[in-house]
Amino acid sequence: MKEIKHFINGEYVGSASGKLFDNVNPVNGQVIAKIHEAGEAEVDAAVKAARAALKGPWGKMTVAERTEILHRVADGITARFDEFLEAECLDTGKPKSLASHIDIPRGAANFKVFADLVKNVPTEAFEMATPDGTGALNYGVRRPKGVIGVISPWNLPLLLMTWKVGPALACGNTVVVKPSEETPTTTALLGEVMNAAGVPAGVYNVVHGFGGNSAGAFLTAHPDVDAITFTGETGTGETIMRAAAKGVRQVSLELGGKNAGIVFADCDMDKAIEGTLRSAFANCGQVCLGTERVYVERPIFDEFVARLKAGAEALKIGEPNDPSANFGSLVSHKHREKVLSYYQKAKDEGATVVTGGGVPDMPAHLAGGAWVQPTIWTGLPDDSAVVTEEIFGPCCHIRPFDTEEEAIELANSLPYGLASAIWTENSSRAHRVAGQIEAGIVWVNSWFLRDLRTAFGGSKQSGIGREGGVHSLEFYTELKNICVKL
Ligand code: NAD
Ligand code: 6OD
Repeated sequence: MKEIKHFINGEYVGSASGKLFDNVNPVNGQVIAKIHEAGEAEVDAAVKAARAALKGPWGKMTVAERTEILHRVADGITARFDEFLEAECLDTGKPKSLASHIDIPRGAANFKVFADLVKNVPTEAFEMATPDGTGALNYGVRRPKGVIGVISPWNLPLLLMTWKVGPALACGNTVVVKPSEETPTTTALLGEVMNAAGVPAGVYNVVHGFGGNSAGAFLTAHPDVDAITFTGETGTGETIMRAAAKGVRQVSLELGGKNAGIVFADCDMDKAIEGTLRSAFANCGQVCLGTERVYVERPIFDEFVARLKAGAEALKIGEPNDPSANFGSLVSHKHREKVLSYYQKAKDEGATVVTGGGVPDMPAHLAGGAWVQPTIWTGLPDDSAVVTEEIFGPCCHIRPFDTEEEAIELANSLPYGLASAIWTENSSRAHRVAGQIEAGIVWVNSWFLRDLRTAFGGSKQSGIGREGGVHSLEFYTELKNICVKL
């Protein structure tokens, strides 16, 4: 059986403890590999390798040399596109038709974009007067922050991990990555690409394992980690923030959401339906930016519900290699239990189940998979668990509204503030509403349209800090002012 090992100081190594856990293919429940679980010794070795690499050739390279290597990393991912695609889909159960357009190309792009950005990042300079008349010159220089602990989730494994590792390395840092225990394979495979691209040993390290009392907690508690960047659940973010407080380490947190879509009667209905279908059901609803609450202006409510139902029922459920499938399995049986518990809660709370609400019939060879139906509800009260808590599944609740003010109030009513999508053809209204939504990202007449130079992140309990463009560079560098008396 294939084993997935840690990648430390440029080499694949197993755990000294010999502890292994299962890597399960969620579409059929079969064990596809055994994963080594890191103990404190492996985490410490990875952090030590990362520290040493900062002082080695990586730390001495010019920006031009470093960024050329990162371009080679991106090219290396592209050259091994099919292997990355296969691995990502085996770990997650997502359709290849999706991962080949989003996950893998973004994995490569995340290195190129930040490599190019650091070559062009401006710094500040100020001339100042001094009492003796000679003056002084202040100028800023950016230095790498040091060893970065990267903790990533399972929903877009390569995309979200490289979204952190790309800028961290471009800025001259070294990293120790702890991928999700559910989806370790592409993070492990990237080690081979790093070596082939000429990334010095110790710059990119990977340790596998779980969160609490395992590799995740050991990494965040390690005193020689200078900063921690995390994407995952809000509750885990709180735990990681507490760990980072020891030693006053900086954190970047991209957390959960319960995002609202607002559909006005003056929308282009085709666009609103197509966009809401994607935002609720893409990646089997396992996208932090996904829309789980849909507010629709009353005059078009019935038509919208009927058309979204038809769209959801037209989704083709299937395994990753099925070219016609656009809806895969959930990532794991554990996650399916959580999603199905909300499907049950919706029924208990008196929802009208517009479509779905259960488990689809699958052919015998896929019967052991983590499948659920795309699901739409109406009729729930605003304070029900299904409407207020992040489910992270392929489901949404649709509720009518009567005024713009009411829609804004409903959208802002939860402690989350990650993303929102507004559907209207009235551009004044679009700007007016977008400005009042309490979220880090607002899309108008689109969803998940990404320009990697823009700020990405959540407000309220959806996160701390921004990633993307120069905002990533803010986190991954220390800005130092040098004041020279002339
Ligand atoms: P999770 O918080 O359970 O796990 C994320 C990572 O943290 C995993 O690698 C896990 O092993 C690790 N971890 C768990 N407990 C830890 C601990 N005590 N110490 C250190 N590490 C620990 O999240 P998940 O279930 O993998 O991902 C789904 C969640 O992620 C959803 O809430 C989703 O909204 C969120 N998410 C947010 C964004 C964003 O950009 N805001 C993007 C993707 C996913
Ligand atoms: O596109 C991105 O850069 C990004 N961070 C997407 C996050 C998706 C959440 O599931």
